[in-house]
Amino acid sequence: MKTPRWTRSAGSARTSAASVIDRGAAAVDDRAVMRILPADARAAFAADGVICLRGLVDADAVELLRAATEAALAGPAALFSASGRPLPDSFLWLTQPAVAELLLRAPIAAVAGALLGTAAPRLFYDQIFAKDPGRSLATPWHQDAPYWPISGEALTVWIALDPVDHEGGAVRYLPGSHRDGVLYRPTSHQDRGAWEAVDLPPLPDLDALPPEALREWTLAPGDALVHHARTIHGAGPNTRAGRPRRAYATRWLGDDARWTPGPETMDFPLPVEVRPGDPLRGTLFPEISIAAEI
Ligand SMILES: O=C(O)CCC(=O)C(=O)O
Repeated sequence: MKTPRWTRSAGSARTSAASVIDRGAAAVDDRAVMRILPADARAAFAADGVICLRGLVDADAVELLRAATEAALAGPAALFSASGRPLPDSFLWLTQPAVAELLLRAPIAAVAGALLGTAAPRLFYDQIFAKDPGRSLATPWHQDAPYWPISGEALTVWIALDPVDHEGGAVRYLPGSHRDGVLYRPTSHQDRGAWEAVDLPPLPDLDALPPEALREWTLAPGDALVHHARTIHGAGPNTRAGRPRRAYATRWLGDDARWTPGPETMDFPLPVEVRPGDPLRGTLFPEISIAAEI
């Protein structure tokens, strides 16, 4: 494996964070990727649609991401979607240059690229999931893919910024649920209503499954979960007194990703520079080239 070199693809920078990525050419220690992505991890990801990678990022990165999370949540929101909705918990990389730099430095993109089978994974967006003890809601069962205006292979790298266990709101998965290609109707995370306009079957009753049919991990800060965009998952509320449960998620696209907006799919903080059916590109969706064998 050669040393990965990460550079951003062409596109005009509109924010300081985007400029950081435009300067490109940061290096990551390829041994770190090999250590955290063992040979059988790709087979496990293909079979289960989710894997746990211990210690994906180091303590300094965890501190940086905690600070970025707190800054984002302290508000006011720095970004708004095209429809005027505040986006306090996503696209941190656009407004916080330190986060963009971290995405060049840490082995996150390399892991995404290795699992997506591309030397140039594209960052779709990033998002924080913060659950305050005693005040948080459950994350309903869902797949990510139906919320997204894209087709093609995609995955999430979800990094724990605090210790996480079952009572603290661990993410739970239905292993293998990505494999048959079925998409289920999404649920609004705000009002818990189903998306009426979307012609997809309802999710099976995951709560009726025996606990052993599901998978979850107890995590330390810096550990990561990587899940496929079709893998069904959800999480309980954080019921651990006095302990926050913060996580930083990045969403990554493979080479076959195409722009396929629907009536209810999420919207974005900058004009999207692609037409339906086109590959994603432009300032909003930077490609990080990893010059390494994957
Ligand atoms: O952290 C959570 O509660 C949910 C995470 C999630 O749904 C995701 O990363 O897609």
